[in-house]
Amino acid sequence: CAPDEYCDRTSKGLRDKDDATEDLFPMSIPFKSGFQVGMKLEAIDPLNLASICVATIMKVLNDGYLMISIDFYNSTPKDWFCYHCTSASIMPAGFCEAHGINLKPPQNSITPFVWKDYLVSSNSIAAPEHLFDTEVPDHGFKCGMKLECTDLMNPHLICVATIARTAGRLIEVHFDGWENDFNQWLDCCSSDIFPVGWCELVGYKLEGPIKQLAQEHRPSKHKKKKPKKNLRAPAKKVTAPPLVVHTKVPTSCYTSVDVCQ
Ligand code: MLZ
Repeated sequence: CAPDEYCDRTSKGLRDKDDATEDLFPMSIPFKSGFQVGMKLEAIDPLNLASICVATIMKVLNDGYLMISIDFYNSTPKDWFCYHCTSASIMPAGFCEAHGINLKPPQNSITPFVWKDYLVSSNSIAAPEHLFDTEVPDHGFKCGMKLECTDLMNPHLICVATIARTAGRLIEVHFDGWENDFNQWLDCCSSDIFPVGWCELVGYKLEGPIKQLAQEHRPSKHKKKKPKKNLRAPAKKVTAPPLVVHTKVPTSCYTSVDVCQ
């Protein structure tokens, strides 16, 4: 049926005989997460995976999903995004500071951004730490290791990449030859990271590092910035051992786009 017809019948709770029934979706069962509307947290911006931002819970859905907005933008409900409460893409206030990561502060915030002051001035509370899945698997990823990684903004591309940083269960992936604006924070259990040689093994095209000359002439991801000539000092080539890359994602691992069970 047409999309609006579809929305109309689902909002009325009507089901079609062809619909996959709810019992087939383990993540759709009622789930009490403890997160509440208005609580503040840190979240990976799903449209700019290089950036971890001050964010607010705008809506709590009864199956454990949270509608979140980024405080930097004057967002409207259509800009909210959805993460499951167990997602590794949401972190408690203070995560970035603890790991030496630049946190994207709210717009017009006093610099340097201080969580305590912001909570007072915005008359809000931080989501308590115990609500987050802070368990860090012994993942073994280290800064400088090479891997192959899906460019989640262009998900048909799997690219040569290097681990730029690790923080808790997150890894920051840098695409070789590209500006840091293209970096992606990902869960260590993400199904979008692969060991070196994976593309060759499965017969999928691997995007190699772009040539320096080509990079200088291509528009940067964020139009105002100029492409950098030297992206980073050449990292010592260390290859991530294949064993640490999970092909079967453990039940405790969730990412923003795939909620694995
Ligand atoms: N169309 C985009 C593709 C960028 C791909 C980057 N992958 C790391 C561009 O050319 O800017």
